[in-house]
Amino acid sequence: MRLSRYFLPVLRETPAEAQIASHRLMLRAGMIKQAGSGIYSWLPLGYRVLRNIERIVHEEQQRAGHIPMLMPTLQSADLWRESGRYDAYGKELLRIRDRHGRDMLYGPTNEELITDIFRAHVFSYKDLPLTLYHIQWKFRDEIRPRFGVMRGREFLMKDGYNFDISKEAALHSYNRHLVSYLRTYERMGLQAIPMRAESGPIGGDTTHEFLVLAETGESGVFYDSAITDLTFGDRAVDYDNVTQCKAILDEFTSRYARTDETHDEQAFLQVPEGRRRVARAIEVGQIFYFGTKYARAMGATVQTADGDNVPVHMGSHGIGVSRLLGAIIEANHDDRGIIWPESLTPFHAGIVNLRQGDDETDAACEALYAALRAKGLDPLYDDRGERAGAKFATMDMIGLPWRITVGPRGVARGVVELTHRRTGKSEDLPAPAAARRLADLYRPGQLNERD
Ligand code: P5A
Repeated sequence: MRLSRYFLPVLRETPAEAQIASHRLMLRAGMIKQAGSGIYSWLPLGYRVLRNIERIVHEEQQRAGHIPMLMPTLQSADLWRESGRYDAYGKELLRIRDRHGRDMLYGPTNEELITDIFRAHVFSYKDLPLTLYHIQWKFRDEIRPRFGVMRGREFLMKDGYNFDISKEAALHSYNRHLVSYLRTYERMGLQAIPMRAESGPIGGDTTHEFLVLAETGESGVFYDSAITDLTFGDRAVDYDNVTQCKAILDEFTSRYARTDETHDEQAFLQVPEGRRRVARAIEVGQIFYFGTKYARAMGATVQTADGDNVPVHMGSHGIGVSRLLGAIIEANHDDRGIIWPESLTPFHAGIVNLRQGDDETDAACEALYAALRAKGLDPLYDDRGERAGAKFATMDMIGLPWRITVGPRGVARGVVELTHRRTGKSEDLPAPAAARRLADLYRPGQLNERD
């Protein structure tokens, strides 16, 4: 992409309404624009990152055997009357009436809708286990939308729903989700710690939230610092293997880690004093097992091998896809701007032309731009007639992990400068070597899958 032809409306001034770094930077880098309270348009740069997050979520869901689909944003109120949540959900539920006077709602979550699909089509244990998921916009009329996409009213969620014949089978689905989430967040460069939480309006008593430590987080947390030494890494997981998923769950959940809602001071005092931590964190996901709550209310039953009809056991599992952008920026920025992890960056590298209009420098930039694209990379070429300082400031703010600077002096020596955003380290090397280095460094799955 050539910056002169792109739509990147960066702001010079720090917007007064933004209280935290991620909100400030998303506005300044031209990633989002507020459309209403807690409602945002995703401008091209923000949309690219959002799609990269979705791509990782899809890959990890499907690796775990979960099946993608798409449900609508608008739902019928009657389904929610069946489950009893139409009244119970309170003012966060946005109620809508259509021209025929029918009550509808903008879905804040989809347990009812998926149970309705299930009961219409699945009748036998032979069709279980089954996990369906989608990535779709939700609406919750939050009393205090704030921090940009972090607590929006309209927000993007991955929500998945498992159906199992027994509690035991459903708990394996729960563990499988927990494991797949660990891997998902780690691929985004985040440490998201599973913590014992409360289930709220979703229901059930088996639930974990995934929390990313951040001073600006809205959740208070208490944990044993030994947890932060755990990494998921590259381990091979067989998601059907009950024992393996349980062992990983135990490894990541056996230490003390709770949100303030479930905190137990006596139990916390059992943690060695030097490892006790009280901190703030951002909730980026939550998983639930709620048994037959919806199945009973809505009549979703399946026949067992013995011929009995039993309500199906269910759980649901959510990832805050749009909130993740905020969480990732909170965890990855400095005073100059965002620093994207390579797995999510909107462009693989930026090219800065130090002397736009100089024939040789322009030609070197064009050749480099073509070479990167030929390798499946997606560079952002700053070909505007701006000063070098302004170009560097923009590149630093939008946070591309790598910058290649091309100027007349380097061109005369046959080199370009490759700079790493996170460390600030620079190296001079011939343009083809820089292109090769970047192509080697990005994993094949991160290449050429963007626009
Ligand atoms: C699980 C999936 C549920 O709704 N039903 C379907 C269950 N869980 S949840 O915890 O309430 O939401 C899942 C994740 O969505 C994000 N989230 C939000 N993101 C931005 N703005 C909001 N107002 C908002 N509310 C919830 C969180 O990351 C949460 O973990």
